[in-house]
Amino acid sequence: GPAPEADGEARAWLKRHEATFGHFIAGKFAAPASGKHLTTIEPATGKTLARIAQGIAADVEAAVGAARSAQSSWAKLGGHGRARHLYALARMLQRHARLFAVLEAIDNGKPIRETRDLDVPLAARHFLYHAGWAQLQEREFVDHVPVGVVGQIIPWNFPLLMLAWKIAPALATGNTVVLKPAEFTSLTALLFAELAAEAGLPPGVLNVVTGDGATGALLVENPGVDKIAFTGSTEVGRLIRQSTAGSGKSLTLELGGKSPFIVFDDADLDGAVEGVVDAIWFNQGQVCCAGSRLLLQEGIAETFRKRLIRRMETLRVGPPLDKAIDMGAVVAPVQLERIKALVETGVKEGAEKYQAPGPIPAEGCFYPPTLLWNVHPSSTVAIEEIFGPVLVAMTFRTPDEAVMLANNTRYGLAASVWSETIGLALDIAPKLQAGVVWVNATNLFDASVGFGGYRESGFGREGGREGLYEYLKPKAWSGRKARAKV
Ligand code: TXE
Repeated sequence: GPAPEADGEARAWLKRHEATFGHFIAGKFAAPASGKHLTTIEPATGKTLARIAQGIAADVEAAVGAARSAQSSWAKLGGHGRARHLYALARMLQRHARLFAVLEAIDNGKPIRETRDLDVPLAARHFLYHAGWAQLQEREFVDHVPVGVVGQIIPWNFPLLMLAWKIAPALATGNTVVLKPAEFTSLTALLFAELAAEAGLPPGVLNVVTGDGATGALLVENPGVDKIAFTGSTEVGRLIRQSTAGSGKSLTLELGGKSPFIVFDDADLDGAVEGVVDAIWFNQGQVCCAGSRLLLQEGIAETFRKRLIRRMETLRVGPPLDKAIDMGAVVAPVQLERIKALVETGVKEGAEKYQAPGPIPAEGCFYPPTLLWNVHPSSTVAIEEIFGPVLVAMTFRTPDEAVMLANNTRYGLAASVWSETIGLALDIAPKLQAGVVWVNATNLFDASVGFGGYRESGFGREGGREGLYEYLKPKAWSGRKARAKV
């Protein structure tokens, strides 16, 4: 197969920083007020990768202060001025695409093919798209003002891409940002902040405070923050909603999912099998909108199972920098243990387990592509988000039953429907309780389409015109002409 991607540039960047990072505040690295660091590991090897700062209240205050000082001049810069910066950020990502792709693969464990072809280019595209909106701002959002200083907390499954989803719309509309990346995967955010400053982004417009959930909570509670945007677990989302209640902060939440992948008897089965591979084994299944519940119409269930298992036999699990692999490592030992425990529960509750037979590396956080067959709709694995490469399968008889099963969840992020009968797809799609429904497709995203959930998957949209309104406050105003002085 092809040679593994060379990691020299990423290792050199780490070495330049002695693999020890402060926060990024007001345009430069700042030593943590506590003097304390957290260790992050390389999931594919289990080895220590870097030390990131553990943010405490003083760090959060410094970052919020820097964002506050920068906000009015950033807003006054106007749409065209901000667009120039957003275009520069996109170009910066493109120029350093390889460094970002390799660093992300090392830090997160995901395949280089994905970071190279998806995470990095989609992040760049997000800045380009929002640069366009910034240029239209004075005309399109006349009666709106920026929210102000925004606290943004992101997860570890798409560290760089979630950074782009969060900061591009916030900056485009005249806000300044304090970003708290996930403790497992903070490196691409720190690299981004460093290179953004070099590319001329004014100090204080983007600040990065690292640390664990406690640091996130401090950001949520900081009175200088006007809005919180969060992507992560439903449990933490609930805590954040409670602690911001009555505070005057605005809030958007993008939370978990257990998205149905529905295959009807008349579907293109080979297409649907490929769809499943993308839906649940892309990014090791650590995708909020992963098609993690496979609902099969009875007539094709057995045929589909056989074809799916044959396809699983060809999936390769291996080191992230190997360009020939389909799946890398999951993000951390704690996630690996969580996945293992849930699969065991699934089997105890009656599911038949099938795992891809290919070899997996002995060291590191690797887990094989897994299918749980004959899962009862009331069993734990049919209800809980596994957030790993584990698909649970169930069958249904009628379209009504498919809709009932699909909606039998507390979540509502995405759904995927497979049928060659347009009338059937058009009948089913509107009945599914989900922020996005894909027909004969899965995991389709576009910067111009708002993404977000129903029910316990959260609220608010990211992307599109609607995503911009999440960072703007409507402002009605009127007045009389001043009386001429006599
Ligand atoms: O998420 P957390 P975890 C789901 C998925 C996964 C599970 C646990 O099922 O297995 O959550 O993952 C910060 N106040 N998703 O524990 O804790 C935290 O530091 C403020 C789905 O890693 O929600 C990180 O930056 N912030 C999901 C971010 O929240 C807090 C993506 C997300 O971490 C905080 C990730 C607090 N009290 C996990 N506690 C998706 N929807 O894509 C933690 N954080």
